[in-house]
Amino acid sequence: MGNTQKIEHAYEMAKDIYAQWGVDVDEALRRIELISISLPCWQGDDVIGFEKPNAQLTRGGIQVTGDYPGRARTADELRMDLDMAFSLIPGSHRLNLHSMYGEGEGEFGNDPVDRDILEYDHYKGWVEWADQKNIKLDFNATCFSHPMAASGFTLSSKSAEIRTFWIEHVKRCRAISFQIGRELGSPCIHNLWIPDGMKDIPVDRRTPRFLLKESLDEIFTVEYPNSGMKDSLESKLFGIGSESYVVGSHEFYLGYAQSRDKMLCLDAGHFHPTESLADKISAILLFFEELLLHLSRGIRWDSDHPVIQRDDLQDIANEIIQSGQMDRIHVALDFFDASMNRVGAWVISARATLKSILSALLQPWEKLQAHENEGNFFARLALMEESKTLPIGAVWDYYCSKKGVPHRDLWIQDIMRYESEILKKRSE
Ligand code: RNT
Ligand code: ZN
Repeated sequence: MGNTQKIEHAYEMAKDIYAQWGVDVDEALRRIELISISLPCWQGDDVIGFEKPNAQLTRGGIQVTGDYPGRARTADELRMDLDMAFSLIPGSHRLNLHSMYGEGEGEFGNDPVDRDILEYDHYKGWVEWADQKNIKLDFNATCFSHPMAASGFTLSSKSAEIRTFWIEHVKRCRAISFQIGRELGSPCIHNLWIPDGMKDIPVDRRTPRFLLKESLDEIFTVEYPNSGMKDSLESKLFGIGSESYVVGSHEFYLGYAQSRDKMLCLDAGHFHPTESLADKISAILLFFEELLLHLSRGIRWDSDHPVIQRDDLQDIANEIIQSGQMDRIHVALDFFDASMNRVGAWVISARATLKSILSALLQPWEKLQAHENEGNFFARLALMEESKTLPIGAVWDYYCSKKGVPHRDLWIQDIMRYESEILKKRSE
């Protein structure tokens, strides 16, 4: 038997086993194709961007560790790395850009364009590339790594000058998002995360939150049709340098977004480790139209390790599928790891997310639901456990080969080749 035949044979056997559980595998494959994941551009260059030579990630509660060779130093290098990553991920997906990844004739580079005068043209190169590759784009204002963020406060600063600067920045980023979304024919999600907070115990917790609310209201005086862009707001529990107080906490944004009809962004690394993000989804979707997820992997103090198949991710995937609310949930990834091949980290994470979603699509939900309805919690748990050894691998391999991407571990060698031919040469 040839390789393709083996894959097809295993798939047919798997289909048979799933059918006995009442699961339609072909239908699962039809649905997995509709899942579009937004990849974080910032994984390719350690969250640095192209604003000026020797830019650094500073002042903002997030940190990248590692110095693995091959970091993308220009937009062209980053796009090349993304092309490589996307070629190893089945399906059509999105790219999440930060404003600091703009380009433009001599404007970014030696004579940097500051963030309060950014324009759509600085992102034209990205839009052209995305259009060509059939990739959709999402966008983020960058409210960190900037002298105006040095105090630890941006939109919630007590300084009117600082607030005005960041309000203008975010307004421009929303306008840019709108134009990107219109150009590519898919609403561009503009997500706002700000680092504002304090390392040690604050006296006044109220004023910065009040100021953030005012700044946001000012930003959102400009409205855009949903067909071009959608706004989302991302909370956090704590960060480096904001251990005692984060202005944009979960409660802050839950209240703000709900009352202003904005989308909420839940980052899987931004909650207490024993809190379940999966459990929040059904509650939030009763009161919000849509929801954005930043899938990530928290480990101790770090909320941003590359994503792997783990119970927390599987629980989220199960919730997205079982609830039938897939259309209202946007899936983005958020991590940055400079200690390993950066392109490989994108692929690991996107494939892990897709495998988790596929696994959710292959769960025997009807049988599980029946056991729950009968109050037979033993049978429910037993079936959940047994479903973990169903032949999902055969279905995944088939899906990959159907989509023309390497199945199983075959893509690892492609990454290694790319590393020796391209990435290693960058540091020479
Ligand atoms: C930070 C947030 C935010 C960032 C990106 C770079 O804790 O998760 O989403 O990771 O904007
Ligand atoms: Zn995030």
